[in-house]
Amino acid sequence: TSRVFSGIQPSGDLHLGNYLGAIRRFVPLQDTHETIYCVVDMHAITVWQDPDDLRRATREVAAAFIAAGVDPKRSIVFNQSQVIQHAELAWVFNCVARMGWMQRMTQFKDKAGKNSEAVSLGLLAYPSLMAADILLYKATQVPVGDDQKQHLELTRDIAAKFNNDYAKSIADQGLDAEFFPITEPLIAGPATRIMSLRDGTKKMSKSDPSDQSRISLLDDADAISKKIKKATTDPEPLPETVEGLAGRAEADNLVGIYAALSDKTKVEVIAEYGGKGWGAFKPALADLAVAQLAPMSNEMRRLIEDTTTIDAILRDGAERARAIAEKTMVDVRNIVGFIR
Ligand code: AQP
Repeated sequence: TSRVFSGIQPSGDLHLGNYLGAIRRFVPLQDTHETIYCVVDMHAITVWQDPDDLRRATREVAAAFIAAGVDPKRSIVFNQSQVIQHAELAWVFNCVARMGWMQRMTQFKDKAGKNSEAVSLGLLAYPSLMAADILLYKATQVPVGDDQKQHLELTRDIAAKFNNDYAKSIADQGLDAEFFPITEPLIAGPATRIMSLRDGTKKMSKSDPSDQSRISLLDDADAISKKIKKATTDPEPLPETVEGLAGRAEADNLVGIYAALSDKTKVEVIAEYGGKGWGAFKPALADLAVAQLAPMSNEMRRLIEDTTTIDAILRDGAERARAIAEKTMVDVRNIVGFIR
């Protein structure tokens, strides 16, 4: 069976984009694949995290996985820093990847802004750690939002360069020439990139300073409704056809969210709401969002309180992850030429 890996950073409040772009899609994959879902706490500290906040957010992400329907017995659920092999392989990849590859990443450029000299070295090396996360488990499929596409391409480049640079040593060890697999992104559905509720050109993000820009997975019904009703839109009613959404980023985003939450296509949503005004559409979207998210929020809140259970799940997952990761690292150390 092919293996799925995906990770979420505990770097702030989880939001609807994280849910629709990633977490929700983790659940059905459990039926068809071996699934590994990771709270990537080492990624989170590429920008400053208060230690208490990091602990709280780590448990929150684990709780979200489980509340959404990830079964920690069928899937491996753990936090990255408990499996030190991630850091070890990332170092090897830092020496395989090239500086220019990292400097070209749009996420680095966006997060570093104009002051790229002052950000952490970890922020630049982030994609190398991400490649290690995936390739330690030789995962072949990675369900992520559209914003992660470029990082996954880099993971493929790192795998290919490692396989190529060490081709002779891989053969000497009697290992498969494609030692690291070339990973496929799983990016699908109508909501692979959810945009900010304040600005349809920016993605919904944990690190956006405006709380109004995102629907947090811990928001209550009232907060969800208010945020959707206040979401920025143009004054025109919804278009009569889906093509009419072109050039209307905010309208397109809200229709996309409706489609994703109701498991419909945008065409079907427009068939129902085309020509109607925001006064009709926004309350319907708010009701839908509340109905879809409330059960999960309630379960998340309950789980977060029970830190003993969450921590035990993470520890158990880490143990199972480590067993797979160490097998890969035994080979990697031999391939690279590290004496044991
Ligand atoms: N707006 C989005 N629409 C769809 N998918 C999204 N994802 C993130 N934002 C959206 C997906 O969620 C997963 C979590 O990714 P991450 O925690 O590694 O960080 P990120 O992609 O950098 O997400 P954020 O929420 O925007 O965090 P910050 O603000 O800290 O950068 C990934 O699968 C991502 O594609």
